[in-house]
Amino acid sequence: MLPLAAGAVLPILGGCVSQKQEKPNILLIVADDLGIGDVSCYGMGKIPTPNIDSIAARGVRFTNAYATSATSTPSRYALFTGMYPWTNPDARILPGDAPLLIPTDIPTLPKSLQEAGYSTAAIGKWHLGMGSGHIDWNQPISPCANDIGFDYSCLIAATNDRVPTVYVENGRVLGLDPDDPIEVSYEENFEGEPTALTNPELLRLPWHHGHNNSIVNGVPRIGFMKGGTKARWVDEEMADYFCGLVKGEIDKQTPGKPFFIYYGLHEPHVPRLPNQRFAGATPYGTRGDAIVEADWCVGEVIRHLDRKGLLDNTIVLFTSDNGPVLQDGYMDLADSLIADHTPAGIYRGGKYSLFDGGTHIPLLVYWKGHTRAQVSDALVSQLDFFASLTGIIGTDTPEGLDSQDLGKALLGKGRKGRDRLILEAKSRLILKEGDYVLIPPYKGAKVRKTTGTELGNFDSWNLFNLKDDPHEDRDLAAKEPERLEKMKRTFLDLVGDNYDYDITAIRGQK
Ligand SMILES: [Ca+2]
Repeated sequence: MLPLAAGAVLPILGGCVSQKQEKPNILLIVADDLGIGDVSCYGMGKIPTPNIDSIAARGVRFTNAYATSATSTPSRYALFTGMYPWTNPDARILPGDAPLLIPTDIPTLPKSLQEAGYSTAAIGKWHLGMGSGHIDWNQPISPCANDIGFDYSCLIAATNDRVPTVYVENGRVLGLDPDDPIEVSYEENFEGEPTALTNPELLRLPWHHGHNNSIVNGVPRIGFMKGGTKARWVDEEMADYFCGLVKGEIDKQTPGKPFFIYYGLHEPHVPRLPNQRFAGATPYGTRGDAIVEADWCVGEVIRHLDRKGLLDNTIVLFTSDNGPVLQDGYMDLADSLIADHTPAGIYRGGKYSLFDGGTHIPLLVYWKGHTRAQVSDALVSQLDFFASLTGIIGTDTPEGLDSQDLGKALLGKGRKGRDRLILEAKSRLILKEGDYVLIPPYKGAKVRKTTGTELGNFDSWNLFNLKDDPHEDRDLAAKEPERLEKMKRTFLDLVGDNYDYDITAIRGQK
Protein backbone atom coordinates (compact mmCIF):
# COMPACT_ATOMS: atom_id res chain seq x y z
CA MET A 1 0.00 0.00 0.00
CA LEU A 2 1.28 3.41 -0.87
CA PRO A 3 1.53 6.33 1.53
CA LEU A 4 -1.31 7.63 3.61
CA ALA A 5 -3.01 10.87 2.85
CA ALA A 6 -1.26 14.07 3.86
CA GLY A 7 -2.04 15.13 7.38
CA ALA A 8 -2.61 11.55 8.50
CA VAL A 9 1.07 10.88 8.47
CA LEU A 10 2.66 13.09 11.06
CA PRO A 11 0.86 12.68 14.37
CA ILE A 12 0.28 15.77 16.46
CA LEU A 13 -0.16 14.05 19.78
CA GLY A 14 1.67 10.79 19.24
CA GLY A 15 4.50 9.46 21.29
CA CYS A 16 3.64 10.45 24.82
CA VAL A 17 6.92 9.23 26.34
CA SER A 18 8.32 12.35 27.91
CA GLN A 19 12.05 12.84 28.00
CA LYS A 20 14.28 14.69 30.37
CA GLN A 21 16.49 15.93 27.61
CA GLU A 22 17.52 19.50 27.17
CA LYS A 23 18.69 19.45 23.59
CA PRO A 24 16.52 18.37 20.68
CA ASN A 25 17.42 15.45 18.46
CA ILE A 26 18.15 16.37 14.86
CA LEU A 27 17.12 14.28 11.85
CA LEU A 28 18.54 15.68 8.63
CA ILE A 29 17.17 14.01 5.51
CA VAL A 30 18.92 14.90 2.25
CA ALA A 31 17.50 13.54 -1.00
CA ASP A 32 19.69 13.16 -4.09
CA ASP A 33 18.79 15.21 -7.19
CA LEU A 34 15.23 15.87 -5.98
CA GLY A 35 13.75 19.05 -7.43
CA ILE A 36 11.57 21.58 -5.68
CA GLY A 37 8.78 20.60 -8.07
CA ASP A 38 9.19 16.94 -7.10
CA VAL A 39 7.77 17.67 -3.63
CA SER A 40 4.02 17.96 -3.89
CA CYS A 41 3.49 20.52 -1.11
CA TYR A 42 5.24 23.08 -3.35
CA GLY A 43 2.27 22.82 -5.67
CA MET A 44 4.32 22.75 -8.84
CA GLY A 45 4.67 19.10 -9.85
CA LYS A 46 2.39 16.09 -9.99
CA ILE A 47 4.11 13.38 -7.97
CA PRO A 48 2.40 12.79 -4.60
CA THR A 49 4.75 13.02 -1.60
CA PRO A 50 2.34 13.00 1.36
CA ASN A 51 4.90 11.92 3.93
CA ILE A 52 7.37 14.63 3.00
CA ASP A 53 4.49 17.10 2.80
CA SER A 54 3.46 16.20 6.33
CA ILE A 55 6.68 17.80 7.62
CA ALA A 56 5.45 21.04 6.09
CA ALA A 57 1.95 20.51 7.40
CA ARG A 58 3.17 21.55 10.85
CA GLY A 59 6.45 23.13 9.98
CA VAL A 60 8.12 25.71 7.81
CA ARG A 61 8.13 25.34 4.05
CA PHE A 62 10.88 27.44 2.54
CA THR A 63 10.34 28.87 -0.92
CA ASN A 64 13.72 30.57 -1.15
CA ALA A 65 16.11 27.86 0.06
CA TYR A 66 19.32 26.89 -1.69
CA ALA A 67 21.93 24.21 -1.80
CA THR A 68 25.29 25.87 -2.33
CA SER A 69 25.91 23.87 -5.46
CA ALA A 70 24.22 22.24 -8.41
CA THR A 71 25.96 18.89 -7.80
CA SER A 72 26.24 16.51 -4.86
CA THR A 73 29.80 16.63 -3.60
CA PRO A 74 30.28 20.38 -3.18
CA SER A 75 26.74 20.75 -1.88
CA ARG A 76 27.26 18.16 0.86
CA TYR A 77 30.71 19.54 1.62
CA ALA A 78 29.13 22.91 2.43
CA LEU A 79 26.36 21.32 4.45
CA PHE A 80 28.76 19.48 6.77
CA THR A 81 31.57 22.05 6.98
CA GLY A 82 29.66 25.34 6.89
CA MET A 83 32.19 26.53 4.31
CA TYR A 84 31.64 27.53 0.71
CA PRO A 85 32.77 24.53 -1.36
CA TRP A 86 34.68 26.70 -3.82
CA THR A 87 37.08 27.55 -1.01
CA ASN A 88 38.29 23.95 -1.44
CA PRO A 89 39.31 23.33 -5.08
CA ASP A 90 38.87 19.55 -4.63
CA ALA A 91 35.18 19.94 -3.78
CA ARG A 92 33.77 18.74 -7.09
CA ILE A 93 32.09 15.57 -8.30
CA LEU A 94 34.25 12.74 -6.99
CA PRO A 95 34.93 9.26 -8.32
CA GLY A 96 34.02 6.35 -6.03
CA ASP A 97 37.61 5.83 -4.90
CA ALA A 98 38.40 9.47 -4.06
CA PRO A 99 40.04 10.25 -0.72
CA LEU A 100 38.02 11.84 2.08
CA LEU A 101 37.34 15.38 0.91
CA ILE A 102 36.72 16.95 4.31
CA PRO A 103 39.99 17.43 6.21
CA THR A 104 39.84 15.69 9.56
CA ASP A 105 41.23 18.75 11.37
CA ILE A 106 38.56 21.30 10.42
CA PRO A 107 35.28 22.01 12.22
CA THR A 108 32.25 20.06 11.04
CA LEU A 109 28.60 20.07 12.04
CA PRO A 110 28.70 16.49 13.37
CA LYS A 111 31.87 17.23 15.37
CA SER A 112 30.24 20.25 17.00
CA LEU A 113 27.19 18.17 17.83
CA GLN A 114 29.37 15.40 19.27
CA GLU A 115 31.07 17.97 21.45
CA ALA A 116 27.65 19.14 22.59
CA GLY A 117 26.86 15.62 23.79
CA TYR A 118 25.11 14.21 20.75
CA SER A 119 25.46 10.75 19.35
CA THR A 120 25.89 11.12 15.61
CA ALA A 121 25.24 8.85 12.64
CA ALA A 122 25.56 9.10 8.86
CA ILE A 123 23.48 6.64 6.86
CA GLY A 124 22.97 6.42 3.10
CA LYS A 125 24.46 8.46 0.29
CA TRP A 126 27.88 9.98 0.99
CA HIS A 127 29.91 11.12 -2.04
CA LEU A 128 32.49 12.94 0.06
CA GLY A 129 35.27 10.42 -0.43
CA MET A 130 36.92 8.08 2.05
CA GLY A 131 40.45 6.92 2.76
CA SER A 132 43.56 8.81 1.81
CA GLY A 133 43.89 7.67 -1.81
CA HIS A 134 44.64 4.23 -3.28
CA ILE A 135 42.06 2.54 -1.05
CA ASP A 136 42.42 -1.15 -0.27
CA TRP A 137 38.73 -1.97 0.04
CA ASN A 138 39.60 -5.22 1.83
CA GLN A 139 41.10 -3.43 4.82
CA PRO A 140 39.71 -0.85 7.24
CA ILE A 141 39.41 2.43 5.34
CA SER A 142 40.85 5.42 7.13
CA PRO A 143 40.02 8.22 7.43
CA CYS A 144 36.28 7.85 6.90
CA ALA A 145 33.06 9.56 7.97
CA ASN A 146 33.77 8.55 11.55
CA ASP A 147 36.85 10.78 11.48
CA ILE A 148 34.87 13.93 10.74
CA GLY A 149 32.42 13.56 13.59
CA PHE A 150 30.16 10.55 13.08
CA ASP A 151 30.03 7.89 15.79
CA TYR A 152 28.43 5.51 13.33
CA SER A 153 28.35 5.45 9.56
CA CYS A 154 26.96 3.12 6.93
CA LEU A 155 27.29 4.61 3.49
CA ILE A 156 27.62 4.13 -0.19
CA ALA A 157 31.03 5.57 -0.99
CA ALA A 158 29.84 7.82 -3.80
CA THR A 159 26.62 7.36 -5.75
CA ASN A 160 24.48 4.41 -6.73
CA ASP A 161 25.86 4.55 -10.27
CA ARG A 162 29.52 4.38 -9.22
CA VAL A 163 31.63 1.46 -8.06
CA PRO A 164 32.26 -0.01 -5.59
CA THR A 165 28.64 -1.11 -5.26
CA VAL A 166 28.97 -2.06 -1.60
CA TYR A 167 27.98 -0.64 1.76
CA VAL A 168 30.78 0.71 3.92
CA GLU A 169 30.06 0.54 7.65
CA ASN A 170 32.43 2.42 9.95
CA GLY A 171 35.11 2.23 7.29
CA ARG A 172 34.73 -1.48 6.49
CA VAL A 173 33.01 -3.05 3.52
CA LEU A 174 30.02 -4.96 4.84
CA GLY A 175 29.65 -8.65 4.05
CA LEU A 176 33.03 -8.99 2.40
CA ASP A 177 34.29 -12.51 1.74
CA PRO A 178 38.07 -12.48 2.26
CA ASP A 179 38.40 -15.14 -0.42
CA ASP A 180 36.77 -12.81 -2.94
CA PRO A 181 38.60 -9.51 -2.46
CA ILE A 182 37.40 -6.30 -4.07
CA GLU A 183 39.45 -4.38 -6.57
CA VAL A 184 38.35 -0.99 -7.89
CA SER A 185 39.75 1.17 -10.67
CA TYR A 186 38.58 4.33 -12.35
CA GLU A 187 41.35 3.95 -14.94
CA GLU A 188 41.05 0.53 -16.57
CA ASN A 189 39.07 -2.67 -16.53
CA PHE A 190 40.21 -5.86 -14.84
CA GLU A 191 41.08 -8.62 -17.25
CA GLY A 192 38.17 -10.85 -18.14
CA GLU A 193 35.54 -8.72 -16.33
CA PRO A 194 32.46 -7.88 -18.40
CA THR A 195 31.66 -4.27 -19.21
CA ALA A 196 28.69 -2.63 -20.89
CA LEU A 197 30.80 -2.28 -24.04
CA THR A 198 32.07 -5.86 -24.23
CA ASN A 199 28.93 -7.62 -22.97
CA PRO A 200 25.83 -5.56 -23.75
CA GLU A 201 23.73 -8.75 -23.63
CA LEU A 202 24.15 -8.75 -19.82
CA LEU A 203 22.43 -5.39 -19.37
CA ARG A 204 18.88 -4.98 -18.07
CA LEU A 205 19.19 -1.18 -18.01
CA PRO A 206 20.88 0.27 -21.11
CA TRP A 207 23.27 3.17 -20.70
CA HIS A 208 22.85 6.51 -22.42
CA HIS A 209 26.11 8.24 -21.63
CA GLY A 210 29.03 7.70 -19.30
CA HIS A 211 27.78 4.53 -17.64
CA ASN A 212 29.45 1.83 -19.69
CA ASN A 213 32.05 0.30 -17.35
CA SER A 214 31.51 -2.63 -14.95
CA ILE A 215 28.14 -4.37 -14.85
CA VAL A 216 26.65 -4.99 -11.42
CA ASN A 217 23.18 -6.53 -11.05
CA GLY A 218 22.73 -6.14 -14.80
CA VAL A 219 23.29 -2.39 -14.48
CA PRO A 220 26.33 -0.72 -16.06
CA ARG A 221 28.21 1.62 -13.72
CA ILE A 222 30.86 4.32 -13.73
CA GLY A 223 34.19 2.72 -12.87
CA PHE A 224 35.58 -0.80 -12.85
CA MET A 225 35.20 -3.33 -10.09
CA LYS A 226 36.18 -6.93 -9.52
CA GLY A 227 35.31 -9.34 -6.72
CA GLY A 228 33.34 -8.66 -3.54
CA THR A 229 30.41 -10.54 -5.06
CA LYS A 230 28.64 -11.28 -1.77
CA ALA A 231 29.10 -7.72 -0.55
CA ARG A 232 27.41 -6.08 -3.53
CA TRP A 233 24.19 -4.26 -2.85
CA VAL A 234 20.90 -5.05 -4.55
CA ASP A 235 19.64 -1.77 -5.96
CA GLU A 236 15.99 -2.57 -5.37
CA GLU A 237 16.69 -3.25 -1.69
CA MET A 238 18.76 -0.15 -0.98
CA ALA A 239 15.87 2.02 0.20
CA ASP A 240 14.60 -0.58 2.66
CA TYR A 241 18.13 -1.25 3.83
CA PHE A 242 18.99 2.33 4.70
CA CYS A 243 15.52 3.06 6.08
CA GLY A 244 15.89 0.03 8.34
CA LEU A 245 19.31 1.23 9.47
CA VAL A 246 17.95 4.65 10.37
CA LYS A 247 15.17 3.04 12.40
CA GLY A 248 17.73 0.76 14.05
CA GLU A 249 19.87 3.76 14.88
CA ILE A 250 16.88 5.40 16.54
CA ASP A 251 16.31 2.20 18.54
CA LYS A 252 19.93 2.22 19.73
CA GLN A 253 19.70 5.66 21.31
CA THR A 254 20.33 6.17 24.99
CA PRO A 255 17.38 7.88 26.72
CA GLY A 256 18.20 11.46 27.59
CA LYS A 257 21.14 11.70 25.17
CA PRO A 258 20.35 13.71 22.06
CA PHE A 259 21.15 12.35 18.61
CA PHE A 260 21.93 13.67 15.17
CA ILE A 261 21.15 11.42 12.23
CA TYR A 262 22.09 12.36 8.69
CA TYR A 263 19.95 10.25 6.36
CA GLY A 264 21.13 10.50 2.76
CA LEU A 265 18.36 9.20 0.53
CA HIS A 266 19.76 7.82 -2.74
CA GLU A 267 16.62 8.69 -4.69
CA PRO A 268 15.95 9.85 -7.36
CA HIS A 269 19.61 9.70 -8.48
CA VAL A 270 20.36 7.24 -11.28
CA PRO A 271 20.10 4.30 -11.65
CA ARG A 272 16.46 4.57 -10.62
CA LEU A 273 15.62 1.08 -9.45
CA PRO A 274 12.97 1.36 -6.73
CA ASN A 275 11.63 -1.70 -4.99
CA GLN A 276 9.09 -3.68 -7.01
CA ARG A 277 6.27 -2.63 -4.70
CA PHE A 278 6.59 0.93 -6.02
CA ALA A 279 6.55 -0.13 -9.68
CA GLY A 280 3.93 1.89 -11.49
CA ALA A 281 3.22 4.12 -8.48
CA THR A 282 3.33 7.08 -10.88
CA PRO A 283 2.85 7.49 -14.62
CA TYR A 284 6.31 9.09 -14.80
CA GLY A 285 8.38 5.92 -14.95
CA THR A 286 11.02 4.78 -12.49
CA ARG A 287 12.08 8.32 -11.59
CA GLY A 288 8.59 9.08 -10.33
CA ASP A 289 8.34 5.70 -8.63
CA ALA A 290 11.71 6.26 -6.92
CA ILE A 291 10.41 9.55 -5.51
CA VAL A 292 7.36 7.76 -4.11
CA GLU A 293 9.73 5.23 -2.57
CA ALA A 294 11.79 8.02 -0.99
CA ASP A 295 8.59 9.55 0.36
CA TRP A 296 7.62 6.21 1.87
CA CYS A 297 11.03 6.02 3.60
CA VAL A 298 10.54 9.48 5.09
CA GLY A 299 7.15 8.41 6.43
CA GLU A 300 8.57 5.22 7.91
CA VAL A 301 11.28 7.07 9.80
CA ILE A 302 8.97 9.79 11.10
CA ARG A 303 6.40 7.25 12.23
CA HIS A 304 9.16 5.28 13.93
CA LEU A 305 10.37 8.36 15.78
CA ASP A 306 6.81 8.92 16.91
CA ARG A 307 6.32 5.33 18.04
CA LYS A 308 9.46 5.63 20.14
CA GLY A 309 8.21 8.83 21.72
CA LEU A 310 11.07 10.82 20.22
CA LEU A 311 9.34 12.88 17.55
CA ASP A 312 8.20 15.48 20.05
CA ASN A 313 11.78 16.54 20.67
CA THR A 314 13.30 16.10 17.23
CA ILE A 315 14.03 18.79 14.68
CA VAL A 316 13.26 17.24 11.30
CA LEU A 317 14.85 18.85 8.27
CA PHE A 318 14.11 17.64 4.77
CA THR A 319 15.99 18.90 1.73
CA SER A 320 17.78 17.91 -1.47
CA ASP A 321 21.43 18.28 -2.43
CA ASN A 322 20.85 19.89 -5.82
CA GLY A 323 18.27 20.40 -8.53
CA PRO A 324 16.68 17.70 -10.66
CA VAL A 325 17.78 16.00 -13.85
CA LEU A 326 15.89 13.61 -16.08
CA GLN A 327 18.32 12.01 -18.55
CA ASP A 328 21.38 11.37 -16.39
CA GLY A 329 23.05 8.39 -17.99
CA TYR A 330 20.57 5.54 -18.43
CA MET A 331 17.81 4.83 -20.91
CA ASP A 332 15.16 4.88 -18.19
CA LEU A 333 12.55 6.98 -20.04
CA ALA A 334 12.59 9.67 -17.33
CA ASP A 335 12.56 12.37 -20.00
CA SER A 336 10.03 10.86 -22.39
CA LEU A 337 7.53 10.04 -19.60
CA ILE A 338 7.74 13.41 -17.87
CA ALA A 339 4.44 14.68 -19.35
CA ASP A 340 2.98 17.42 -17.13
CA HIS A 341 5.30 16.88 -14.18
CA THR A 342 7.78 19.73 -13.57
CA PRO A 343 10.73 18.60 -11.40
CA ALA A 344 12.32 22.07 -11.18
CA GLY A 345 8.96 23.75 -10.81
CA ILE A 346 8.82 27.18 -12.38
CA TYR A 347 12.60 27.56 -12.40
CA ARG A 348 15.02 27.25 -15.30
CA GLY A 349 17.74 24.61 -15.58
CA GLY A 350 18.46 21.84 -13.09
CA LYS A 351 21.37 19.78 -11.81
CA TYR A 352 24.69 21.09 -13.25
CA SER A 353 23.14 24.48 -14.09
CA LEU A 354 23.83 28.07 -13.01
CA PHE A 355 20.18 28.80 -13.60
CA ASP A 356 17.99 28.72 -10.54
CA GLY A 357 16.81 25.14 -11.00
CA GLY A 358 20.35 23.96 -10.22
CA THR A 359 20.37 25.00 -6.58
CA HIS A 360 16.84 26.15 -5.63
CA ILE A 361 15.81 23.17 -3.57
CA PRO A 362 12.98 22.08 -1.27
CA LEU A 363 13.51 22.71 2.44
CA LEU A 364 11.05 21.76 5.14
CA VAL A 365 11.69 22.11 8.87
CA TYR A 366 9.54 20.76 11.69
CA TRP A 367 10.00 20.80 15.45
CA LYS A 368 6.96 20.17 17.55
CA GLY A 369 6.07 23.08 19.76
CA HIS A 370 8.56 25.34 18.02
CA THR A 371 7.35 25.49 14.43
CA ARG A 372 3.90 26.11 13.12
CA ALA A 373 2.57 25.58 9.62
CA GLN A 374 3.82 28.43 7.51
CA VAL A 375 5.56 29.35 4.30
CA SER A 376 8.79 31.36 4.53
CA ASP A 377 10.49 33.27 1.76
CA ALA A 378 13.61 33.95 3.84
CA LEU A 379 16.78 33.31 1.86
CA VAL A 380 18.44 30.35 3.57
CA SER A 381 21.07 27.89 2.45
CA GLN A 382 22.20 24.47 3.57
CA LEU A 383 25.49 26.27 4.16
CA ASP A 384 23.75 27.82 7.18
CA PHE A 385 22.64 24.58 8.82
CA PHE A 386 25.92 24.39 10.78
CA ALA A 387 25.72 27.77 12.54
CA SER A 388 21.93 27.67 12.77
CA LEU A 389 21.74 24.26 14.41
CA THR A 390 24.57 24.94 16.83
CA GLY A 391 22.81 28.22 17.61
CA ILE A 392 19.47 26.53 18.19
CA ILE A 393 20.91 23.94 20.58
CA GLY A 394 22.97 26.58 22.34
CA THR A 395 26.46 25.31 21.74
CA ASP A 396 29.52 27.12 20.43
CA THR A 397 29.76 27.78 16.71
CA PRO A 398 33.33 27.65 15.42
CA GLU A 399 34.70 30.95 14.19
CA GLY A 400 35.48 31.69 10.57
CA LEU A 401 32.67 29.75 8.97
CA ASP A 402 30.78 30.95 5.90
CA SER A 403 27.71 29.51 7.64
CA GLN A 404 25.35 32.09 9.16
CA ASP A 405 23.16 31.57 12.20
CA LEU A 406 19.67 31.74 10.73
CA GLY A 407 18.13 29.63 13.47
CA LYS A 408 15.17 31.98 13.93
CA ALA A 409 14.37 31.89 10.24
CA LEU A 410 14.88 28.14 10.13
CA LEU A 411 12.24 27.66 12.83
CA GLY A 412 9.91 30.20 11.27
CA LYS A 413 10.37 32.66 14.14
CA GLY A 414 11.73 35.37 11.92
CA ARG A 415 11.80 36.35 8.30
CA LYS A 416 15.39 37.56 8.24
CA GLY A 417 17.48 35.31 6.08
CA ARG A 418 20.70 35.91 4.23
CA ASP A 419 21.26 39.12 2.33
CA ARG A 420 23.28 37.35 -0.32
CA LEU A 421 24.64 33.96 -1.28
CA ILE A 422 27.25 32.70 -3.70
CA LEU A 423 26.01 29.72 -5.69
CA GLU A 424 28.10 27.25 -7.66
CA ALA A 425 27.76 24.85 -10.57
CA LYS A 426 30.81 22.92 -11.72
CA SER A 427 33.13 25.49 -10.10
CA ARG A 428 31.35 28.43 -11.79
CA LEU A 429 30.04 31.01 -9.36
CA ILE A 430 27.11 33.41 -9.35
CA LEU A 431 25.68 35.88 -6.83
CA LYS A 432 22.17 35.87 -5.47
CA GLU A 433 21.23 39.04 -3.62
CA GLY A 434 17.67 39.81 -2.60
CA ASP A 435 15.40 39.11 -5.53
CA TYR A 436 18.26 39.41 -8.00
CA VAL A 437 20.77 37.00 -9.39
CA LEU A 438 23.97 37.97 -11.18
CA ILE A 439 25.41 35.46 -13.63
CA PRO A 440 28.94 36.37 -14.79
CA PRO A 441 30.11 35.41 -18.25
CA TYR A 442 31.55 31.91 -18.60
CA LYS A 443 33.11 30.17 -21.52
CA GLY A 444 31.50 26.94 -22.58
CA ALA A 445 28.46 25.26 -24.06
CA LYS A 446 25.03 26.75 -23.47
CA VAL A 447 23.50 23.30 -23.12
CA ARG A 448 24.99 20.16 -21.63
CA LYS A 449 24.37 17.82 -24.51
CA THR A 450 24.20 14.54 -22.61
CA THR A 451 21.52 15.67 -20.15
CA GLY A 452 19.94 18.46 -22.16
CA THR A 453 20.50 20.89 -19.28
CA GLU A 454 20.67 24.63 -19.95
CA LEU A 455 23.89 25.51 -18.15
CA GLY A 456 23.59 29.29 -17.82
CA ASN A 457 26.83 30.07 -19.66
CA PHE A 458 26.64 33.57 -21.13
CA ASP A 459 29.11 35.72 -23.03
CA SER A 460 28.33 38.75 -20.87
CA TRP A 461 27.16 39.64 -17.34
CA ASN A 462 23.47 38.77 -16.95
CA LEU A 463 21.12 40.08 -14.30
CA PHE A 464 17.74 38.58 -13.48
CA ASN A 465 14.98 39.46 -11.05
CA LEU A 466 13.76 36.10 -9.82
CA LYS A 467 10.66 37.55 -8.19
CA ASP A 468 9.32 38.99 -11.42
CA ASP A 469 10.99 36.51 -13.72
CA PRO A 470 11.51 33.16 -11.94
CA HIS A 471 12.41 31.45 -15.21
CA GLU A 472 15.25 33.90 -15.88
CA ASP A 473 14.16 34.86 -19.36
CA ARG A 474 14.72 38.64 -19.17
CA ASP A 475 18.28 39.89 -18.71
CA LEU A 476 18.18 43.27 -16.93
CA ALA A 477 21.89 44.10 -17.33
CA ALA A 478 21.20 46.90 -19.83
CA LYS A 479 18.13 48.16 -17.98
CA GLU A 480 19.66 48.34 -14.54
CA PRO A 481 23.33 49.27 -15.08
CA GLU A 482 23.84 50.71 -11.58
CA ARG A 483 22.59 47.55 -9.90
CA LEU A 484 24.69 45.50 -12.29
CA GLU A 485 27.87 47.38 -11.38
CA LYS A 486 27.13 47.24 -7.66
CA MET A 487 26.46 43.50 -7.74
CA LYS A 488 29.56 42.92 -9.86
CA ARG A 489 31.68 44.64 -7.23
CA THR A 490 30.04 42.67 -4.44
CA PHE A 491 30.52 39.42 -6.32
CA LEU A 492 34.16 40.05 -7.14
CA ASP A 493 34.87 41.16 -3.57
CA LEU A 494 33.36 37.94 -2.24
CA VAL A 495 34.89 35.41 -4.60
CA GLY A 496 38.20 37.07 -5.53
CA ASP A 497 40.34 34.93 -7.79
CA ASN A 498 37.77 32.15 -7.72
CA TYR A 499 35.97 33.83 -10.58
CA ASP A 500 37.45 33.01 -13.94
CA TYR A 501 35.73 33.20 -17.31
CA ASP A 502 37.68 30.17 -18.52
CA ILE A 503 37.48 28.15 -15.32
CA THR A 504 36.95 24.80 -17.03
CA ALA A 505 40.39 24.99 -18.59
CA ILE A 506 41.97 25.91 -15.28
CA ARG A 507 40.43 23.13 -13.24
CA GLY A 508 40.54 20.50 -15.96
CA GLN A 509 36.81 19.85 -15.85
CA LYS A 510 34.58 18.73 -18.65
CA1 LIG B 1 22.93 15.03 -6.14
